Amino acid sequence: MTESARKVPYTTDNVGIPVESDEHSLTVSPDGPILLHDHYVIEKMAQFNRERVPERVVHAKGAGAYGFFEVTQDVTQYTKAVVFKPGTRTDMLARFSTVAGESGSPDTWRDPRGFALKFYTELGNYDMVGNNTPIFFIRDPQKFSDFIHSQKRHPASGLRNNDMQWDFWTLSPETAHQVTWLMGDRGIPKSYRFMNGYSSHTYLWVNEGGERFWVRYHFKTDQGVDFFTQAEADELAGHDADRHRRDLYEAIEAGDAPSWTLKVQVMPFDDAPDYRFNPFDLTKVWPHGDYPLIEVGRMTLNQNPEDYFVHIEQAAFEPSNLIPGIGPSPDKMLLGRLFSYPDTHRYRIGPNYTQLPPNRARTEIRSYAKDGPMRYERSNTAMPYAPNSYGGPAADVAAYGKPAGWYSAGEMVRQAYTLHAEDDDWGQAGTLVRKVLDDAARERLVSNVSGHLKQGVSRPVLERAFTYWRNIDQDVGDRIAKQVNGG
Ligand code: HDE
Repeated sequence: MTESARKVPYTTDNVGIPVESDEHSLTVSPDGPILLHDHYVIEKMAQFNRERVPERVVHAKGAGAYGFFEVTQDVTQYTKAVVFKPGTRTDMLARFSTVAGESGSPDTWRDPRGFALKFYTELGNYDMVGNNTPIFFIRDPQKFSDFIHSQKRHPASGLRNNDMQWDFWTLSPETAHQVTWLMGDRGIPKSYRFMNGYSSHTYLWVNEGGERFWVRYHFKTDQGVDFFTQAEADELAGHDADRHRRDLYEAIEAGDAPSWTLKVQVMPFDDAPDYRFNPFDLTKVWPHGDYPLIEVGRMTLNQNPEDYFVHIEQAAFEPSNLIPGIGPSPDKMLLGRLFSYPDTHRYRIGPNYTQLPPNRARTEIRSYAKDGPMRYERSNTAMPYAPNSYGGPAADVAAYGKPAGWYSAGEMVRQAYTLHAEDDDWGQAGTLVRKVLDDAARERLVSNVSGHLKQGVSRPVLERAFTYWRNIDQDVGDRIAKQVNGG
């Protein structure tokens, strides 16, 4: 049959050679041994054995899509970042995720959700790797692996274990605000489309004149915030484990592109030392009364990946991808993360992960990095060393240099923030319970926590959990204790 008469194109092996059969191995006779020189069968089996890369150690289960970010308001008085220049439209990639579950785990388990964004700007990739919560459980990267171990599986049983979770939380009072948030309605979003995203951390913005500001990002969902109750989520986990991945994919396929409006809180650089609590502490929110939201622009996700593995599983987000006009703050967690993400990508995907489709910049790369496994793009440098006298490239700090940092001096110490009047652990969690939640939401919080505590939490940890909740709010703590003790 000629190629034009065939309905489908012919199969090739991995280097384009037409294969002889899709279904039958080469054997001596129909019931004879398989021949080793059936290269294509060997290639198929060997390739299959290598199909997986390690799943992300956290945020393993997710979904993602491409889209664009459009600037709607002028914030050039605060930052010179090209992505936020009026009139700019920047292509982007977003990935949303649960945190503790494995790559096949149900989407509706109670957990914070990742909110990772990559903007392909003309000055390289800018990544904003946030969560759907404006805060986090801990404030020192030293504790991150311990925290995650307590949320993952028990070493002996291989089971998720509420005792470990509450043991860690109650011994780490800085978790109170995030745990209160997690146990409330926002701990199970209706889908990725119905949740906000936050930088959580404070970042530094620098304008064209070199003036510095501290900022926090809020991506407000234009679909509205919505959630599932514990009962609804439990039911869905059983029969539609991929609910949130499906929801995002199907909405975009149907042309119903979800969008989020970016707003920022801006703090003048010199407010930080005397603010009532440490503004770099990501267990705390900045009250909007102190720093109101300022609109910046809108992100829209309108294109599904054509191959999930290539574009989403291999997507590599890194908080260290900061373009001129945006810098880190002294938040210790953020500083820890600047190391951690590129490190995990080199291990998980390979040292040349930045050349893969979701991660490659849309600008010309002129880096002196060289060689390594799977490298397929040249470096675009005249010579493989800097400085060189054959045409560079050469760093242009004056035009494109990273923003200025901040001053720091003093003895070397290992301690939490203590300098500000309201650097406590319970205050904002209590405000959330008393001032933000209404009666019905408070009741759901009490029921969610009690339900969780009733599943395998041992007595000494349980007593500490009651104290923990009474520290947040006496009444809520009493109600939780009563429900758990069956009173
Ligand atoms: Fe992450 N985190 N994280 N994290 N994180 C990862 O990177 C880490 C933290 C967040 O869709 C890992 O590529 C440390 C806060 C998202 O691909 C890893 C610390 C926030 C994603 C890692 C934190 C996040 C990750 C695992 C404490 C919200 C998924 C695989 C200092 C502001 C990104 C990977 C995606 C993923 C480390 C804390 C958000 C291991 C050390 C706080 C959204 O590198």
